[in-house]
Amino acid sequence: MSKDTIYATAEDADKPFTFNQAVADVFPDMLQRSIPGYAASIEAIGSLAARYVTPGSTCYDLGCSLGAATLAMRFAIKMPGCRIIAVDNAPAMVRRCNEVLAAAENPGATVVEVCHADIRDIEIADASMVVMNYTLQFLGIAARDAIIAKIHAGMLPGGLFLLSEKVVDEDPHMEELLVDLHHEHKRRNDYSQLEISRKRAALENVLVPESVAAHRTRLAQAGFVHSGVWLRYFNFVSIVAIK
Ligand code: GEK
Repeated sequence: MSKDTIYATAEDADKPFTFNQAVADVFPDMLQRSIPGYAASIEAIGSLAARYVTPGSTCYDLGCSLGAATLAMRFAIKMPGCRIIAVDNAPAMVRRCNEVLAAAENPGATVVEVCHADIRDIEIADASMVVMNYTLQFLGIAARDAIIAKIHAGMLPGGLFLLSEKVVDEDPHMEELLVDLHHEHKRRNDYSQLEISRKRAALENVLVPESVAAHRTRLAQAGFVHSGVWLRYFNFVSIVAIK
């Protein structure tokens, strides 16, 4: 696994963050060292797929990057006739995702289609499980109600939606503490203070976090009957919602 040193050098340090080839090349290392609880989210996606995916249904991995969530679902699904649609709008991610999927062990019969598309433009239908693992945060806030409503409309009754996000705390004191703990976590994972502050600046207005309450309200307004946080690690959460 190649080490993420993107913000260790001055090159590109002052440009907004994009999902380019350099990011795709170091992506597994970047996520493992940057997102507290990332490995737990992938593990749970497998467990939830085994429980919720129904025969002949479709699963979606929206903002699939290199396909970690797709792989977890593909490995766990035992039901016949299922397919997974993995979507990302970054060409470098889609290219690498196809390579990763082709190289991975595939004990089941679930078919995967990797689509190079904007998740705002795709159709969602017959879905028993939809995953948005740290992707909604990269869409403008104005686009978020519509995509969550589209996901809900394309899901089967009883289907499961997993939404993981970086969040902001309503209490500024708590927010400061959680951001500080996250940065300490990154320093423990061998990012320098300079890399941490450059990445923070590069993500400004690119990754726009909302509160847990805002996410749960949007899910309820879209029509999800149940929703709950199943994972929280500093300012990173994962929510499950059931139609
Ligand atoms: C994982 N889920 O490993 N349409 C399609 N893709 C998009 C869009 C969009 N509008 N906006 C952003 N993306 C993965 C990790 S990363 C999270 C997800 C992170 C894609 C973007 O290209 C990137 O690959 C992904 O969403 C977000 O479980 O880097 O923090």
